Amino acid sequence: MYSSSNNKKINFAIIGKPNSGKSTLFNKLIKKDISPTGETYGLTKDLLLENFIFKNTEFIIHDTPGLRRKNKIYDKDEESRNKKVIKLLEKIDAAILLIDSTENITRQDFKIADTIIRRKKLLFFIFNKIDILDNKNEFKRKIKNLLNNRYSQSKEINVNFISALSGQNIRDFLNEMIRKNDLCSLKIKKTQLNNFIGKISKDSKLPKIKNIQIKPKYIVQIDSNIPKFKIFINSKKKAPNLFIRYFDNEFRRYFLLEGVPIYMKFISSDNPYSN
Ligand SMILES: Nc1nc2c(ncn2[C@@H]2O[C@H](COP(=O)(O)OP(=O)(O)OP(=O)(O)O)[C@@H](O)[C@H]2O)c(=O)[nH]1
Ligand SMILES: [Mg+2]
Repeated sequence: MYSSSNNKKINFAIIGKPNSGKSTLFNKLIKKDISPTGETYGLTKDLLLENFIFKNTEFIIHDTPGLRRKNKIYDKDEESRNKKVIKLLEKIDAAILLIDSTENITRQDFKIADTIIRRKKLLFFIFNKIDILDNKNEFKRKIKNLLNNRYSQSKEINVNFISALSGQNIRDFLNEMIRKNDLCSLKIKKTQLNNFIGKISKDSKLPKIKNIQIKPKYIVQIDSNIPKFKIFINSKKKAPNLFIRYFDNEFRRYFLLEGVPIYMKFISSDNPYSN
């Protein structure tokens, strides 16, 4: 269905709260003990950069200092470290938000995630330290429910469970990263896009405005480094969020684009009755 150029380089950062295991994962992936690890909070003080190759793909990896809530930051150094991490988000293709599975996922984690989503980067929620969980399956179920609620089906994000210490699930996760990164450069054929529009215009579950069915009339893909589309709708009004949400989810399901950043611009028409 797709033709995509082969992207053989992935630049990504591991970010998250102190002690979640970022440096442990960094060392594991590069197979060297470069970044200091340990129980002490805030061990990593600066950005670190390394490379490794996996399945013919060159990965550029950044270890970062742990991020804490603003009201827990007492010194200027930590504040400037945080700024560096946020700035790094502009340069990367993908971000791993690393979470300690033995701790609760916090508002701070969600705030970081939202920043990454806004910047249209591939986002992986990675739950670490699963080696010390008692009931892994129940934990996974709980997390998936939580994220489905928060992200309305979790279509923009990817979720994995690993142990940075033992290496459990790390290869699977790297494979998924390659697959999702490839999808970022896909070009969808016009006929495929038209087929989708044909199908969804007949979908009675498409949200309405004041009982009037909004319909997408046509869609075009714009040349871009991540999938980008313009969708023209049969309404003078701005596309409502409910409609955008539904369209986005259906689009991702149809083209198997779950967990991939997508730009969608909905364009209202001046004359909704013309075709
Ligand atoms: N059981 C278990 N412990 C882990 C795992 N990953 C990391 N740890 C431990 O968690 C502690 C913190 O790990 P670090 O890698 O230093 O954490 P960090 O996120 O880099 O921390 P900061 O640099 O302070 O932000 C260390 O004692 C690690 O051994 C894991 O998968 N399982
Ligand atoms: Mg560290």
